[in-house]
Order: sequence, then C-alpha cells, then structure tokens
Amino acid sequence: MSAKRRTRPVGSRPSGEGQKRRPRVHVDRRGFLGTMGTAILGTTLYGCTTRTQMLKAIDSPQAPPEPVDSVAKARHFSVCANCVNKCGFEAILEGARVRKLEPNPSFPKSRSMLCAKGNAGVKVIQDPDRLKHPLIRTGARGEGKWRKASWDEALDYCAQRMSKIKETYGPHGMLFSSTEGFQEGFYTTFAKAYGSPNLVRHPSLCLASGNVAFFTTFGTVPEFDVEHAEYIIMSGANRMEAFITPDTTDMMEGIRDGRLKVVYLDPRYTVTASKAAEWLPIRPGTDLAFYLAMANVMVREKLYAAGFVAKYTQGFDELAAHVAPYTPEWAEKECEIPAEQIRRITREFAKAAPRAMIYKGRRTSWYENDTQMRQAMAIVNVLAGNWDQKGGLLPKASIKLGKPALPEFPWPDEYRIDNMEERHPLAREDDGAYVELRQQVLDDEPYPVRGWMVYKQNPLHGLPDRRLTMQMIEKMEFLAVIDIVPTDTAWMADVILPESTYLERTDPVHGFHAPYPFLALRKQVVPPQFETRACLDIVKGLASRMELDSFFDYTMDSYIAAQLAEPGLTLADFDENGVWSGKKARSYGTTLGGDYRFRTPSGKIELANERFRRRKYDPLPHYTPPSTPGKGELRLLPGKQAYFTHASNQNNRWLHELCPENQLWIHPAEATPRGISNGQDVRVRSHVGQVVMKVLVTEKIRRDCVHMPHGFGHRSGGLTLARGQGASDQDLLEARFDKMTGNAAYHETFVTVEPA
Ligand SMILES: Nc1nc2c(c(=O)[nH]1)N[C@H]1C(S)=C(S)[C@@H](COP(=O)(O)OP(=O)(O)OC[C@H]3O[C@@H](n4cnc5c(=O)[nH]c(N)nc54)[C@H](O)[C@@H]3O)O[C@H]1N2
Ligand SMILES: Nc1nc2c(c(=O)[nH]1)N[C@H]1C(S)=C(S)[C@@H](COP(=O)(O)OP(=O)(O)OC[C@H]3O[C@@H](n4cnc5c(=O)[nH]c(N)nc54)[C@H](O)[C@@H]3O)O[C@H]1N2
Ligand code: SF4
Ligand SMILES: [Mo]
Repeated sequence: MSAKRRTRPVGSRPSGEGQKRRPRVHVDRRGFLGTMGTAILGTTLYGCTTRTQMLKAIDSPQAPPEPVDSVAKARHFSVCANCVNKCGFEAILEGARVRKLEPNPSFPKSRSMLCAKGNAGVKVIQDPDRLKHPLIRTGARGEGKWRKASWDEALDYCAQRMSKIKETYGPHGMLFSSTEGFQEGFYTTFAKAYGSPNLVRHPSLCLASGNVAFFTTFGTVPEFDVEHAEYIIMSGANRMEAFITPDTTDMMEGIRDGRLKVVYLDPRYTVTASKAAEWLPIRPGTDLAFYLAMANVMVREKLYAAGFVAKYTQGFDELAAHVAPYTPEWAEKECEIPAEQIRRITREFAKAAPRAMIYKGRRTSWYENDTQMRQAMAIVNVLAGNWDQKGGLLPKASIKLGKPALPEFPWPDEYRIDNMEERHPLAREDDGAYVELRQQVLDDEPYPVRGWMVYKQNPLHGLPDRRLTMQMIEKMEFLAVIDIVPTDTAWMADVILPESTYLERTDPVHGFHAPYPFLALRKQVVPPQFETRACLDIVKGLASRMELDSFFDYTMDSYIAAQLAEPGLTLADFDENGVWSGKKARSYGTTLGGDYRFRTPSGKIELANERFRRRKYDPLPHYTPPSTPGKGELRLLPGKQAYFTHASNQNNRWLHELCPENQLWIHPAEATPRGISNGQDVRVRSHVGQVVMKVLVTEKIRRDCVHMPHGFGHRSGGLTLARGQGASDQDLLEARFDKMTGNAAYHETFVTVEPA
C-alpha cells in the first residue's frame, strides 16, 4: 500500500439533474408521431426496422383505461429523464394512469419537441420488467436467483456490508459510481460522507476531453448559440439522431428556413449528414488535420478577426508559426478531403463569422489525442472572433440556487485510486478517469477496492471491454445497484435497490443554461408504484444506519425551499408552466468591452494554452496520425441511435418494437470480397472479444470502418424484451483512453468481419 498521504477533503476542488366516463385519450399513430417533432420523423433507421414494424409498434394496444372523473383535470408539468437533455413535458392522466406525455411548449430548451424516447416514457412506468422491490441475491453471482426483501432488510444489509468494507479496507475500499441526474447530488453527498475518495462519474466516458480543451482556452465551457448561427462546421456530432436540445431543434429550423449552412464531417452518412449542406466523409481520426488546415488558411489569408484577436487573446504569433506547415494540401493527404474544398469552406466560414462556429459536439470520447483535436476546434472559433457574439460561442450563464448547509465531509485517508492529480491534473478530479480506475482496481494498485455501489449507470455497457468490467465485478465483496430496471450490471449485484421513476418523483429544482438561464421543476406526476423509493430516501436510509444522518438533515420539500430561497422564489412560481425564467433572452457581450478577466492563467482567451504548458503538455495541438489497421481490419465506430439512450431503454416496449436489434454497417466493397450479403449474420472479432450479429451492407459508410449502434446485446435475465437482441460494442472495444484527460477512446479499435 502506498504511504499515507493527507489529501484535501473529497470534492474540495470546484474546477474545472361513482365515476363518469370521459373520452379516451387514445394514443394513436398520428398522435405518437405528431409529438415527436420533425427531427425524429427525419430519422429513418437504416437497417433497423421497417415502416410496417414501426407503425405496428406505434399502434400496439394498451391496456384499457380506467374510468375517470371528468372534472379531475390537473396540469402535470414535469421534466423528462430518458436522457441527459431533460426536456419539458406535460403528462396527460386518466385517473391514476399516465396516458400520454406531450411536449411543454413553454419549456425554453425543448419547446414543442419530445422525442420518441420521451414519448415512450409512458412505458417506463408500465414496464412489467421494472424493479418493483429490493432484491437480495441468493444464488451465485449472475445466476439470477433473488429473494424479495423489505427496505429495512435491504438497507440493513447494505449498511452492514459497507461498514465491513470500511473496517477491513478503509473508506477508500468502497467505490461509488454514478451518471448525471437530478438526484445524483444526494448520492455523491452520501459517497463523500462515507469518506471514500473513489467516486467516478460518466464524464470520462463522454465529454471530458472536449470540456478540458474548451475550458482551458476560454476559462469556461461555452454554450453554442446555434439558434442564431449562419454557418456551422461539425465533426460527428450527430444532432439529428443523438439529440441535444435546443441545438437539434435550432439546427433543424435553421436549415429549414435557409438561414443556416451546416458542413458535417463524419465517416458515416448519418441523418445529420443528410440534412447538412455538405457532408465530408473524413478519414477517421484525422479531424485535427482538417482544423489545423483551417487555422492555417485563416492566418495565411488574414481571414481571422484581427481586432478581436489582438484585444482578447494571447499566443497568436506562436499559433501562426505553429500552423504554417499545416496547409490544406498537407491535410488533404491525411483526411482525404480535397485541399480546395478545405480552403473554400474556410473562406465561407470566415465570411459568415462571427455567426459561424465550429461546434464542439458532446461525446468526445473518440481517440487517444482527443483533447488536442478539440483544442484545434476551439482555436478556429477564437480566430473567427465569434466569442460572446450572436450566433457564436457564449459564456455559460445560470441562475444561482441555494442549498441546505452541510457538515464538512471527512478527509479521505488515501488519494483517489485513479490518481487524477498526477495523471490528469486538468480534468475534473471528482469525475475520475473510469477506464484507468477500473485497471487500478483490477491490479489492487495502490490499494484494494472491494465494495462498489452503482447509481443510475450501467458499467457493463458503458465502459470499453466488458471482460474487464466483469473481472472487476467478480473482485467485489459487495456490489449494490440502484436502478429502475434489472440491467446487466444489476443482474450481477448482491443487492438491487429500486428507485422510483422520474414520473413518480419530485426532484430538486434544476437550473438550465440554454437557450438562456431558467429553472424547472420535475414534479411528481403519479405516486411511486410498487416498493420503489427516490434516491434521497434510499441514501437517507443508508445514512441513518451509518451515523451519517447529519448530511441529510432535510426533506425534498425543505431542500427545494432552500434552493428557491436564493433567487427568492416559491413553488407557486412553477405553477403556470413548470418553468421559471427571469430574463427570457440570451445575453451577448458580457465579457467584452471592459476589463473582464478570463479564467485562464493569462486572463485572456488562450490560443497558446498556458495551463497545458505549465503541465508540460504542448501548448498548441500537434498532429499525430491515427493508428493503422492490421491486414483485413476495419475501424469500429460506435454511436447513438435516435430511439435509444445508450443501453438504457432497449427494453422499453414501444422502442423495442421500433428497433429490436442493432446491425453492423459495412461498405459493399468490403462486404462482397468477404462473401457477406445484407442481413446475414457475421462474426465481428477485435483484439479483445467477438460477437455475432446481423449486417447492414450500405454505402453510407466509408470502406475503412464499420459502425455498430451502441446499447444492444443485453444479457440480464430480467430484461425479457432486450435480452439476447443484437450485440454489445463493449464486447469488442479496447480499453483505450485520451492521454491528457483519461477520457475513454472508443474509436481506437480494429475488427475483422466474416460470415458467421
Ligand atoms: N461503446 C460506447 N460506449 C459508450 C458510448 C458510446 O457511444 N459507445 N457512450 C458513452 C456516453 S456518451 C455516456 S454519457 C455513457 C453513459 O453511460 P451510462 O450512464 O452507464 O448509460 P445508460 O445505459 O444510459 O445507463 C443509465 C442507467 O440509468 C438507469 N436509470 C434511468 N432512469 C433512472 C432513474 O430514475 N433512477 C435510477 N436509479 N436509474 C435510472 C437506466 O436504467 C440505465 O441503467 O456511456 C458511454 N459509453
Ligand atoms: N438518441 C440519443 N440521443 C442522445 C444520446 C443517446 O444515447 N441517444 N446520448 C446523449 C449523450 S450522453 C451524448 S454524449 C450525446 C452524444 O452525441 P454524439 O457525440 O453526436 O453521438 P455519437 O452517436 O456518439 O456520435 C459519434 C459520431 O461520430 C462519428 N465519428 C466517428 N469517428 C469519427 C471521426 O474520426 N471523425 C468524425 N468527424 N466523426 C466520427 C460516428 O460515425 C458517429 O456518427 O448524445 C446525447 N443524445
Ligand atoms: S431528448 Fe428525448 S429522451 Fe432526451 S430528455 Fe428530450 S424528450 Fe427526453
Ligand atoms: Mo454522454
């Protein structure tokens, strides 16, 4: 074990979710599709499902509604939780039953959009497979033998086991992991109160590298004013299928109205590619070359915003010298986009500036040099002078909320097992680096971790190389999962704690940044079904058994009251439409003009990155070519589908019927010589695993890669619809990560494909 070090308290670094009948609310096909918005209708799921299947699914009969009192009509505004976006909706009830979810047009972020997943929220409550009461494992791990337990019994069991872990291995012997959600803060409070430094969240599987690159350039992670942009260049940010509100809607409307040109780079012809003015089928892993060449052209042809650069930025001369060799002709050889096209696009982009942007994207867990690539994107934005301008990049604005006072968290007696401070000093320490953390746990390095609690996360599907996650699970003396359905990870647990779904809970008030700061309330629509509880009640139950009550000296009501006290609001402020906002418009230019000091070492926007330099990284992005495939190998590119959120709703009945399984996309020129024809089963092999799945032979993908929609191939015996359908990319992906931030690198795996 390493020498004991006294470290700062967990979470101390602020850096860097008698009845009359009334007419039935019948959810017919038109109704279901009508609320999904144009973005979804544009989403033809290639090789996923047929139109007939889709209509059949939408027409699926529901249980007949119970008779209701026609006078009982309440407005149930709340907030979707089926993905990170948290769109607003209004629930239509019949009696105690949720019949339909409609978009809430007053919700600034999502307006009249509620996607297929959001609509299918109705089936989240009604899912016959959902977790209904606490379960304690009786058989071998993964055998699927459980006994139903009371909450008292399950919480006693967890508290005893967690206390035992603390006694035997110290508080750092317990790992807490979670993915974002409005109640996640209660869970992380519990983890810190317990005293473990080992809390790991989803950002190192998702957006850590992009956030670090933009944060260190601008001193904040900007918002992107897509609504007012006229020219957007984006790399693989598949906004028409991987939704981000309001960007998806703003982009759709901008294109529809002819005021926005989108240039989209992706080795795959996605739905976003189909809506873009230009699709550039870039060679995978070479986007950095493209952006360096853009910077080269802007500097050489003096297309950059010279006044802005002189006044607000630092490092221009260094950048100019750095990008001099990165000409479009050089880039053409790397990314296979003609030099003249790069030059023309750069000129158009500069002309449209400041209403022009390089869109950062959200999932940036791509390659091992991802931070450098995103830094180049940030630099091109700086050269365009779009900072704090209409149609450009804006500083994040928010409404400050209050919080009940908490006691101080205990000092952990060990440092984090993933040693963020030394390995990834620029990434957010509290979020951790999941891929490396898993390896450290497997190696007992520098100390053993033998307990793991998982909240709202499915590590067997979220992390690359499932085998390693299984090994980590097998190492655990205690594994508890808090979820709403029996996921693959839950299936391996010792104890499963069922949370009430988002429709059954009131959550803390949430502050949003886009399109302008506003607050929203996720308000309980129906009471909790079965023996389920909200996260706050679950962690309170644990805390009270472990003498940690002082961290939870509040109820949901008093917590919300403390939040609202700060802006001087009450719950009544949300009555009208579930939303509160002060000034209903974006602000521009708040950081410009005066003596504003950017939160960077130089106090300016940094073209040459001083935080990087201080940590001995290159202050400017150097190009490294992508890794090369072995003979007959193709690069595996995972990605999202419009109907699913990661691995979380393939078991939702409506969504399952729309698309029961995933298919491997392969170009005909690669399929034919391998004797592969459309629809057949193929064996896909990587250096760490293999799967058998159906194939989609399509010209919508470059020859040098294959694509596999993420989130399928479930194995849990509790998921009756999703189990055994399609294959999981995590069986194939290697445990690679971005060197600077530790963010997973999901696009660094090569596979072979052959008929099965
Ligand atoms: N190969 C590959 N891997 C990826 C990605 C990829 O594209 N390809 N994407 C990455 C990205 S961007 C991210 S953000 C991560 C996400 O990784 P995860 O967060 O693990 O993803 P999900 O599968 O959405 O898991 C969320 C879990 O929360 C549960 N849940 C839903 N609602 C509730 C609730 O109210 N309470 C509780 N307690 N649980 C709830 C769901 O049932 C589900 O099991 O995955 C990453 N992993
Ligand atoms: N429907 C739906 N919407 C979602 C989610 C979801 O699971 N489902 N998840 C939400 C979350 S947490 C996130 S992080 C975002 C993710 O949003 P995105 O990042 O837009 O989603 P992905 O599908 O993971 O995008 C990866 C895209 O990059 C392309 N790509 C791969 N390699 C390269 C390359 O080298 N260069 C270029 N230019 N492109 C490449 C892939 O072909 C793919 O189309 O979506 C959010 N919205
Ligand atoms: S994008 Fe869809 S699933 Fe995500 S919050 Fe919005 S409606 Fe819900
Ligand atoms: Mo994500």
